Amino acid sequence: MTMAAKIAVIPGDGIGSEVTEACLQVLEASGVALEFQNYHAGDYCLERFGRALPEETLAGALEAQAVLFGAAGASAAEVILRLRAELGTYVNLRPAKAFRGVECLYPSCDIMIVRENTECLYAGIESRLTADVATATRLITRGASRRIALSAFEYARQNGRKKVTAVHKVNVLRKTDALFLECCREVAKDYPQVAYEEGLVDSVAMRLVMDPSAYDVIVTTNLFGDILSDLAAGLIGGLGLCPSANLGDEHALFEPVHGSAPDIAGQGLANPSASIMCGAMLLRHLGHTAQAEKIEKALAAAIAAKEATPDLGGGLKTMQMAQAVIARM
Ligand code: GGG
Repeated sequence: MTMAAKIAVIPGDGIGSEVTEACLQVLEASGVALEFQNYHAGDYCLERFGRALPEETLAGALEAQAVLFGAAGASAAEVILRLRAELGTYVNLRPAKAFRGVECLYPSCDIMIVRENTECLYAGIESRLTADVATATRLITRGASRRIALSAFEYARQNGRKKVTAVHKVNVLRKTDALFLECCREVAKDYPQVAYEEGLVDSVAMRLVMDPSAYDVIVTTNLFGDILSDLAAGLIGGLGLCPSANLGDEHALFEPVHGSAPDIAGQGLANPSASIMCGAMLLRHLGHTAQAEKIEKALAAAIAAKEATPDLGGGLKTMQMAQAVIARM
């Protein structure tokens, strides 16, 4: 008998609980043996217990074989950034791939953003020096930069991608991005079969909007990766379609790129696609490739048939969309 893989489920804030429930129903229908354990985290925990990320949640995440996360609210730094740090998930894979049947700017867009997940301005080195002055330190290290460059080139090699673009702002961030680029260039030499180029973040942002086909795999530092992945979501029809995988050497956490969307929370309006795709990524991570593909194909077919939430041109509620996906599996 195969042992069920332990999955820590952290729905988080706002629409997190709805999209996560949709994903769990799809995962259960996949037939893969999984044992779900629910944990609290988020703004509501901070209000009720004085802690956005309870110790029990952190311990559960560390013990699980994978974590399924829903959405972070105002306490994102205490919840998702801390989880990423504690789990050592240094890579954040953020695909932006258009779906057939979704009205969007670029129906053939297919980009993978490989975001460094541990440092940059998200390292939490901030100070309020006086009432009128605050600072934040942009931390860039050789170790983390080499590691993320390696992850990007390995992703490209393993997935038949042709090009890696390192995105930076070295003309202004002369020390930190010089180090980041030095590492990318060194790693690129070991992957002669993958083309390598560099782009300033501002010009890449403009070009992404005008012609995303110019990009294949993007590797970048934490803040630029966060911003560009929301921009890329805009190219393919919105944040509801973008999952992400936070990967480290020992742990993995899957979360939609979107936030908690408090304005639509609790109404069954949230698009569960990103969370369902997170479920597929989680299955692939655990080695269940066929079941992952089955979910992805069923989701794509449901979206194409407009068996989907209103933001995708359908008339279904969140859980009804999950059922439509299950029916097609
Ligand atoms: N822009 C979507 C959103 O609000 N995501 C939640 C968030 O800010 N997460 C922090 C992060 O990804 O670093």
